[in-house]
Amino acid sequence: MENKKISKYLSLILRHQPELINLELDPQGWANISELISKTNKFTLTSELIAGIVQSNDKQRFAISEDGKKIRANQGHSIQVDLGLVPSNPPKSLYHGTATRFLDSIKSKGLLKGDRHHVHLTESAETARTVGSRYGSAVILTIDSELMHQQGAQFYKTKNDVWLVEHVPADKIVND
Ligand code: HQG
Repeated sequence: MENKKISKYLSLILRHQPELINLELDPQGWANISELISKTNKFTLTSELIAGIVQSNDKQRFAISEDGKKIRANQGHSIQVDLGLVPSNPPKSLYHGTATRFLDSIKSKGLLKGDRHHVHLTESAETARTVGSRYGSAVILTIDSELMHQQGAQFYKTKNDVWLVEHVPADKIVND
């Protein structure tokens, strides 16, 4: 339970508001682990505790640098960072889980990235259902990612298997 709270805290600091603890991220989104530890008052962090959370995190949300000195979020940022993502060929279809109450708006505007850098998609219908359930009664949308890609959309796959794209036009949502 405590680890989940710490994971949420790390997401907040590393994706959205490092300034809350006066932490500097480098342009690639990395924070110095010892600085993160010393500037965190909310929890008593240690490098072992952080390493354990990074390793056991259900969605592999974080990465530790090769030298073991830095940490960053693998995706989900609202602040500007360069994750060095390389465009990849998407599979034929990808899924997006959302709430039924957003459907009318999605059908008219397509999927918008909102506060995040990209729209988040997944290869797993199961994951899409979990993501959609966060906002209420879930619905899984199937996206014709192959056609979008053929028409020039760039897709990126994060280290933790989330697919990212700038926008999904309504006519590329192919279920019902
Ligand atoms: C919806 C979590 C109305 C969209 C998850 C979603 C994911 C629209 C919500 C990651 C819309 C945005 C991202 C439109 C999109 N009209 N609603 N035109 N276009 N939406 O949280 O994809 O736990 O920013 O369907 O697992 O739900 O943080 O995006 O419901 O991977 O690691 O607007 O966040 O990962 O919500 O979730 P979010 P998301 P973490």
